[in-house]
Amino acid sequence: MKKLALVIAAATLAVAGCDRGTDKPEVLESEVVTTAENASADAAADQAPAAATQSASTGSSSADAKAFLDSAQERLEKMAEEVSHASWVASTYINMDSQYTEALAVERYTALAVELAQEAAKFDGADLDPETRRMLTMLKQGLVFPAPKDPKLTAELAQIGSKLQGMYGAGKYCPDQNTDAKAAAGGADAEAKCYTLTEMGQIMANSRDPKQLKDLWVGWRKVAPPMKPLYERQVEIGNAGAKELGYDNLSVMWRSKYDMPADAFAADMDKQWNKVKPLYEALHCHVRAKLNEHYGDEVAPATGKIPAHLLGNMWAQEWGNIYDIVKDEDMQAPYDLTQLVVDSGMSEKDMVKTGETFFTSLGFKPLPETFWERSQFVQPRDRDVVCHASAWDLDGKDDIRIKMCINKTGEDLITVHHELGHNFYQRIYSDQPFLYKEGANDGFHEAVGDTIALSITPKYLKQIGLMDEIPGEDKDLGYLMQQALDKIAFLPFGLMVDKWRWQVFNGEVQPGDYNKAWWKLREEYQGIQAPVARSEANFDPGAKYHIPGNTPYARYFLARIQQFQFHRALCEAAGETGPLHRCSIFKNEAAGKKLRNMLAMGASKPWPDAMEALTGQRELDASAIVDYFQPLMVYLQEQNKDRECGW
Ligand code: X8Z
Ligand code: ZN
Repeated sequence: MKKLALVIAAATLAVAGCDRGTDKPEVLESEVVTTAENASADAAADQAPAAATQSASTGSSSADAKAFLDSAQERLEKMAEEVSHASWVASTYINMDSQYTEALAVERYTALAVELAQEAAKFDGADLDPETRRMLTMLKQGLVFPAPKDPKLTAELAQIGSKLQGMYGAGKYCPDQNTDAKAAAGGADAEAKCYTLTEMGQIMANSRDPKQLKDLWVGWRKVAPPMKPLYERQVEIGNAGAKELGYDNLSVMWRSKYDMPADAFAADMDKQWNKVKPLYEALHCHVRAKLNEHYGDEVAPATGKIPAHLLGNMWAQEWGNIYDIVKDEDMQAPYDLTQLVVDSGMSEKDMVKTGETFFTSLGFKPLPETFWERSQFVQPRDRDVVCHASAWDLDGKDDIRIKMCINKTGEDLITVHHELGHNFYQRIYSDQPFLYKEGANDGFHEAVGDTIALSITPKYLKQIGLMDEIPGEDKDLGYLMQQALDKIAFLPFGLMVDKWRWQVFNGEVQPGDYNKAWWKLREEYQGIQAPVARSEANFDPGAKYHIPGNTPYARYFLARIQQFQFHRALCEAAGETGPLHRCSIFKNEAAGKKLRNMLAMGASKPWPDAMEALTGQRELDASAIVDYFQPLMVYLQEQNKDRECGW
């Protein structure tokens, strides 16, 4: 059990991200040691725990520290399991009672984790072996949202977390509360209709009616203003908790979990971003021009920022759904994954089976029977659930599950692989001690399933019978465009979400400026803008799952960079010599072994060690993603040559 699944908001534990469930509550994620080059040292010592500085001179011995760690892990593991079950119920049956139960469990877990983190700090000055030191550091950094030691605040934080998660999960948009919107969303039929987020996501993906798109864009965001006071309070309590643990604030704490000092981590993110930015700018320029051709100047101006409702996604974070608008007449994609899924007649469960088969082809153990009995694949009709996809590890052993509201689309087939990546990671590191039952860093956790999904190439689709022939190279550009609309378009979003949160946590942005600061980053990094005027009466960050869900977001940016490094290394291990976008590692023993060995390390070593085990490199390296898209970059530069790019 480690990590529970919870992402529980606030309190936090939860496991790894959307890998709720298991992995430890987010609570623990690690920190640790050293710098990316070499582990050791108290790395982040300059910015991390200054607090609780008891001292070595208390005479604490290495044996004491080890005994303390054994007992701490046992206690946390047990309680994490309780939280996981409470949290599963709260996410799959949203109601007052499940939130009450979850909050209580989270409150207890948080109190224990804070107590243990503070005890761990007593060993700060002790002379310990690197392994013991690493575990203590991870123990101190386990919680995502630590509470201060005050029991009242611990309870309040836990309640806020459950409430926010429930508000997001149960959120709907009912156009009939607003006549204009009702008409836009479908006239008389819309009268009694309320839209779930899943339904709105489908419309955002497929509708080309700008009025309807704008209406849903605005409508969904009505879920968020009531969250704002709760969020403010959550930040206040979480910051107090982080301070008690020796961090200046939550921003420093969140950035201290990457085996390097907090500021070095932020600088590395910027460095990688600068390497991929030319690709993003070229894509932005081309997409803007195509939207302008399709919608005209009124709706989609040829210059400046792109209106955020036109990009095929509620948050404009991935743009693959508007491939039809972006492609040239003669550009053909080798396949339409949604069409293949629909034509194959597969059920939602079959989609998951397809994903499982990929992993087992690489030598992973099949999923346990309980996975199939306990997972949620389809949105229930009779109750509110948190539909945002997540993968859970409830007991740190075999009770792994996914929770999704699957649509039969290519997008969701990819998400199934993403979630299964979490589950297979959780399962393969389940023999590690509790504190190491995590990803090498949280980006690794997010990258596993995506790495596998990069192998969903025509060659693979033919192998599993979804396609008859592997299309010729003339279709490669269309394939790369489809991929870029998801993978490249996402990068600035992946970066800005936590840039916003870091500013909120460190006080640079005050509650009176939350929304303004959000849009400043959206505009600067993504080059998009809100389709209607926004103000502080809005709380647009709250309309994105990971804000009320308190799931750190930098991990997704990391994962986008890492997955291409992983894919490159695995294709090489598989002996593939062609272009990376044509490579699939399906059924490849050598690639499977390499991947499994790295994943089995869990968080037992600093992440550069895990990176090296798989790729031979010890650093994040955006050259893999840049190389993958090189042919597309050449095309985009040609297309953009007479255009004025930028915003
Ligand atoms: O939240 C997720 C996963 C679960 S960890 C579905 N993702 C981010 C998002 O949806 O915003 C995957 C991509 C980014
Ligand atoms: Zn994930």
